[in-house]
Amino acid sequence: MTRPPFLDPAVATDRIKPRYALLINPFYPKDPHASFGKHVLTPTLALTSLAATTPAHWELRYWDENLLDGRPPFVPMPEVVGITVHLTFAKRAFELAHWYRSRGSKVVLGGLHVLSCPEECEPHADALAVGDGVPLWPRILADVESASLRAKYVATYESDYRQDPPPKRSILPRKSFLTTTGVIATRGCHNRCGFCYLATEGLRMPYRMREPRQIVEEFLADGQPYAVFVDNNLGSNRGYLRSLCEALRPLEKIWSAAVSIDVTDDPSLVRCMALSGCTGVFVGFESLTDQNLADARKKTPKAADYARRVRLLHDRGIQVNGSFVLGFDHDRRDVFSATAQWIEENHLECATFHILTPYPATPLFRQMEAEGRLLHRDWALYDTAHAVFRPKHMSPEELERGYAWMYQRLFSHASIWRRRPADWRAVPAYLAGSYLYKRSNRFWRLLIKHHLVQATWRPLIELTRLRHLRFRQELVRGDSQHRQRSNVVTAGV
Ligand code: B12
Ligand code: SF4
Repeated sequence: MTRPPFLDPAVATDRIKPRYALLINPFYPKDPHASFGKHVLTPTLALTSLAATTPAHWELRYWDENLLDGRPPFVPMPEVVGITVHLTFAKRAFELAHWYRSRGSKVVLGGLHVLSCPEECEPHADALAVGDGVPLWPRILADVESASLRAKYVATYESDYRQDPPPKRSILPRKSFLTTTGVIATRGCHNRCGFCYLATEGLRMPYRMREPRQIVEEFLADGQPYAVFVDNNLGSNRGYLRSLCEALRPLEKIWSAAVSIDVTDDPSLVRCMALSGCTGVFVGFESLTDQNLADARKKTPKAADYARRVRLLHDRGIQVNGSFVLGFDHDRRDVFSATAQWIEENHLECATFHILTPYPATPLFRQMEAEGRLLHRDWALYDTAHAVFRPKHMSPEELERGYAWMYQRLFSHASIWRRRPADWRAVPAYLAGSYLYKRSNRFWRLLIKHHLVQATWRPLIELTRLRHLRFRQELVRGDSQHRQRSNVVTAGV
């Protein structure tokens, strides 16, 4: 899980197969402190989105190096290799690009890092795709066919998202992911936190929504019981989220998504989410210190109100995976124990930690650069598991040790037990999930290698779905009892 597959320099060039494109998600090393499971939860939609726009006369193959099936295929040699590039695996992407280019393939690089650092990527590609790849990919293939490939293609994110075809999930190795229904309903976010990739200079991503009907069709077509929304923030537009929930409700399936905690401003929306199958949310709390949140320019409720909001989600059967960023300027050495204690007191079923990381071309990066606090520009270490800047109130080593300690503590038997749900009926599934997800990294390696991820998780997902459907009935019954009681009161008056 830490070393990429070997790219043999001795491999001779095979014949180039015309009209054959290979799409690659490059390898990145996994942080041993966190769960390996999250890397096979659901695939990135970058490549399936491109696959959906590939003309029918092109043969297409998908290769994710993180699924431990070895190096990407090279017999026959693809005419075009499309590689998605994030900063943490940029180096690996460039190695792959070099290997295929030197054997005659045309290499196209696209993705987040190409948008934030195009000059760095340019020497490694025959063509760069900057921005939304959906309109660009078919144009690029057409230019390959007419031998008129250009060095750079640019597209904005301002198009009507509803016009995009659904991602082509049929190219995915289904057994290798907990669910292949990674789905995206919205683009952008109402916030623009200074540390987030969305604040990258030059990136304009207006909030765009797909029709709820389109999401339902995708969910049904993939035949999975569980969908993971990979939207940056599914809760940015509450009216939209409500209509999406109403459309999902009849499916009797379950889903999870990243939302900001302000969705709890409207308890009726949280109930609507629960009734539509939402069993878990990933919430970027980021920090329990208001000054840190203000520095990051995050529009969010006061941290003192977070606990009440977590209860609101729990009361509607929605588990909370809290995401916390460590190393902000108001964080002192006690931030680790205080955050861990808060997570336990509030029974967060899961927690994810990130060391504050200044992504290139973001406001945070500019600030750190101006203050001379960046330690290096080795992007491979900009993975939120390493301190790449000098924190204000501790050393980088202390920050890294504190981060590792957080995972050790939260993944410990005692902490898992302390955070169990109040409803005892939810405890067995919670414990099974926690142990399988958080304490089984060696086991994960085997599951991934032997394509057993989906088979192992399926029973737990089905159990969760059935339990959720029962809970849903209780929620509706509880409401009608509540209504009857209020009618009696009204009649009495
Ligand atoms: C799913 C996901 C994951 C999955 C899978 C990741 C993977 N690479 O396999 C998991 C859970 C494993 C994961 C892990 C991590 N992730 Co992540 N993840 C996402 C998420 C939620 C969705 C990605 C997605 O499917 N987007 C939708 C697709 C369609 O958009 P896209 O990738 O930008 O692709 C479009 C264009 O860029 C372009 N394009 C992309 N590739 C290519 C290639 C070609 C050839 C072409 C022509 C075009 C093209 O076309 C596409 C269509 O428009 C994003 C947030 C988001 N909503 O994007 C974060 C995000 C990518 N993750 C992020 C981070 C930080 C991480 C972690 C480092 C966090 C951690 N510590 O655990 C890890 C480690 C992964 C790593 N080392 O890269 C950051 C990246 C920041 C950055 N500057 O790189 C993001 C942006 C979240 C955020 N807002 O901060 N992640
Ligand atoms: S709320 Fe989340 S997705 Fe939105 S800008 Fe802030 S960190 Fe990024």
